[in-house]
Amino acid sequence: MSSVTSVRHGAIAVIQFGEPPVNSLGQQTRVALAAAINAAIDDPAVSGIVITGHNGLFSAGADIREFGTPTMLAAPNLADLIVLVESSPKPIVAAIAGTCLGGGLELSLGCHYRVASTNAKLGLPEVKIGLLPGAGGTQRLPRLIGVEAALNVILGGEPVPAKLFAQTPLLAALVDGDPVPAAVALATDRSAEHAAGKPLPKAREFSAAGPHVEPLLIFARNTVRATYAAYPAPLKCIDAIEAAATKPFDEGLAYERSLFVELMFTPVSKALRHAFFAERAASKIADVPESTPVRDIRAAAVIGAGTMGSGIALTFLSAGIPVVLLETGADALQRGVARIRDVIEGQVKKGRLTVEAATIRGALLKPTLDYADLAEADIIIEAVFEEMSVKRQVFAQLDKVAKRGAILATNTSTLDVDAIAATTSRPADVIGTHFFSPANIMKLLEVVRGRETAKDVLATVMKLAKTLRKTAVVSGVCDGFIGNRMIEQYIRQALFMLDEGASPAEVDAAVEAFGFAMGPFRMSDLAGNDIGWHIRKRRAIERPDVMYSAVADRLCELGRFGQKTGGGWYDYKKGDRNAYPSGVVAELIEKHRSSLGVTARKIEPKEIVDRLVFALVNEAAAILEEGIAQRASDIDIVYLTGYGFPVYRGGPMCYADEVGLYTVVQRMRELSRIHQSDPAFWTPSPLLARLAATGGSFNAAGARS
Ligand code: T1G
Repeated sequence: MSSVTSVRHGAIAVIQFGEPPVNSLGQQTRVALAAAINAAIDDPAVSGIVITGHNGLFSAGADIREFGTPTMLAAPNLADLIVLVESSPKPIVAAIAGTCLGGGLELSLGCHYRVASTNAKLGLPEVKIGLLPGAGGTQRLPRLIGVEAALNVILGGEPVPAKLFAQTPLLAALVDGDPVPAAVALATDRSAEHAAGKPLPKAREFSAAGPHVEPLLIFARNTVRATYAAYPAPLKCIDAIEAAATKPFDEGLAYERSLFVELMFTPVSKALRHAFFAERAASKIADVPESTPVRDIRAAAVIGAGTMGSGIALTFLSAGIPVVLLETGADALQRGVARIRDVIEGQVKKGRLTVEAATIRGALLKPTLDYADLAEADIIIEAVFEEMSVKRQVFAQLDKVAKRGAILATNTSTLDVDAIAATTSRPADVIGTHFFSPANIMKLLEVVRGRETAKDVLATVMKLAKTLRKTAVVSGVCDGFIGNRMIEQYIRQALFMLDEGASPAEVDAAVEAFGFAMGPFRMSDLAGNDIGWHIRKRRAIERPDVMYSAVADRLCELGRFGQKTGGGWYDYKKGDRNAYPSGVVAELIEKHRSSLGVTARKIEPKEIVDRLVFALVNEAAAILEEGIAQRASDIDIVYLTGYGFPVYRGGPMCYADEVGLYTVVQRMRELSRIHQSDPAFWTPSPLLARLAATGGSFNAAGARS
């Protein structure tokens, strides 16, 4: 709830505004703030004004939820408010503590002076949501700190410690602790001067021009073009900053405004704003309130010291949580410990970790071959071979040794968590924690909620995910949960296209041009082609009705599992991670096509992308309707953080909404005619068909209805 208070400190009016949790400058706050400022200006007993935020921070900026709605422009909009401040006849001082970002910083730049606490961080993160500072930031900041520093702040989008501005006109003083008293003192001092006629300092009256500006802008444009080709905002930021150095202030302000509005409606900005809120929404669970008590996690244990187990152990060590790492064999345990040690030493070599911190981190690891050593763990994560019989055996053992109240987590990537839980006498303590390889790097964590998983266990693991710096998404129990269930359809289509005429390199190139970090065949070579082979063998028994191209099985029968065997869909050279098209594979695919009696055809990149992406979307619609995912944006987060989907497209569901679900369904109908291998697959999932028929979208509220 928005609140604005005005308290007199002598002749100074201290106006404090707030809108929990981050003092975003929504319309209610803007109206109340304008009223308080006008009242202070009109009050003859007031000689100066201080503006500051509630709750120990200044402001996170404009309310992003208002964007694209009339509320955002409702008077007073942020630009109006800043003009009111800047044109005040009485000095206005911004007292900045904590976070001061975006429109919050722009509001402070409209003030005549700024006082910041040493812990304050100032920034203009708009570029990270596909925008530029749209309330004067691109015009005032370069005038106060120079074009070069302004380029860094605006293009970087990161919060900057206030002390870095101490020697610039942006900051009048840097103080320890609460900045308000110093701001009141400054306002008092300056009000006398200005009452005597001394003009008030206004950022708009400084100059950003200079001989070095042009080369700086050329360098900035070249850098941005090379790095952010898919993102329109960075170049527009530079255009706006150039205006600050070359145009009169009001012209520059109008230019900035036009660029801001243009960016606001780009699909990239809509996607980035969607991703911002989607990541935060994913941590919320409809029937598990944020007040749910959580269990203490002071010690962890990991079973299995392979690639996944050692990566998971590293994640806990990085969070300062002691880990008991258990293996069944000394050699395997030793290899796991060595893998962990190498990663930690690598971080020291790269300067990311001090020797002392590395020593402390290493000391938190306790390797063991004895299950009894797991007795004190608050959470035990199993990362053994992806075979149900093996998992069941481990959980039966855990049930005997784990202390009461310990959380028992499985890192399975596809298996039935309920079946695993049923192996124990405590199914309420069992949960899925599906990490993605490499577990110490990938942000995504699928938290698989079993039928009997207790709410406090779920709440505890969601909180733990934040401690581990993971983005957790809750999934229900199904084969493959959210991400892998969808990727299975994606891979199926990719393999069918090899049968029909495409090469691995053509498929990969098409989706990488769409924006994926890595195409399906390079990704499979990285993860290991034997993983998919193992799943297809299981699938052939469990779901013989599901059609597959056998081309991947032919590849695996040659032992071509990918990078780890020196060859997969591509050839690899020792010490070189580049993927080289393989003559062996081309021949294998050709032979396979002949065995099918298929005449190869050219498959255009658009068909490749549509078949792969809409395969994801169609399966995702089923996942959403079945309640496996809580919301469409959760599915987007899974793909943005775990599968290299381009963030500037917002995720598969956001992208489908942008294309339009009617268009998606029409395209699927075309694909079903082109694509001979599984036309039934292209039947739209019921939810997708319903939304397409009614003009709905996945990410609109209640998309599961
Ligand atoms: N608008 C609306 N809601 C916001 C918000 C914002 N600017 N910032 C945060 N929230 C919500 C967030 O969704 C979450 O909601 C809650 O606040 C806590 O956020 C005109 C155009 C400030 C560093 O881009 O970087 O000004 O999930 O979990 O980890 O030029 O929030 O609780 O319902 O992130 O402590 C520019 C974005 C806006 C800053 C705090 N500003 N925010 O991090 O909390 S555009 C930004 C952040 C603008 C002007 C332009 C972070 C934070 P819920 P949180 P946190």
